[in-house]
Amino acid sequence: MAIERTFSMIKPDATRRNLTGAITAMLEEAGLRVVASKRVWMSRREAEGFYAVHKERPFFDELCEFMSSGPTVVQVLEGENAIAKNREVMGATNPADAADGTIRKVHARSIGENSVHGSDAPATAAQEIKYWFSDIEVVG
Ligand code: DAT
Ligand code: MG
Repeated sequence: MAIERTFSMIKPDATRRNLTGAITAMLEEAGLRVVASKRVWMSRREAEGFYAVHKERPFFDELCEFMSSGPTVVQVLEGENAIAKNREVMGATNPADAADGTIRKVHARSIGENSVHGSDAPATAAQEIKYWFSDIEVVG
């Protein structure tokens, strides 16, 4: 299996509850390595750009409002099969449906405020990493 990189965010509901370390530890325990990380308070416009793929969805406004409501930690994760592995450790979008032991099952409060983001495919991973990081900020 190839070494991949994926993009991850620790969302404002989690940074507000001081869960940056706890969530990062769960990612590391799953075998993912943090090769870039920074704390950003994104603007509404940055949130809209990042989530542009969802702009026709009914929850788009709520999502962008939430994502710009406080600090987020944006990260690049590296490891074998990193994209799928990160999705696995995150758990289902709705914490009520997430498997036991996943980040969303343990920490998320609702489908909207669900603690973490993770890229869903190689093309989106590349695009999302580029949205938040320059090449020299990613140190493998
Ligand atoms: P995921 O974050 O698991 O990839 P997604 O890409 O379908 O899920 O949606 C992006 C985010 O939008 C999700 O993490 C939380 C929010 N969201 C999705 N469905 C929602 C809904 N029905 N109501 C409110 N927010 C929702
Ligand atoms: Mg998604």
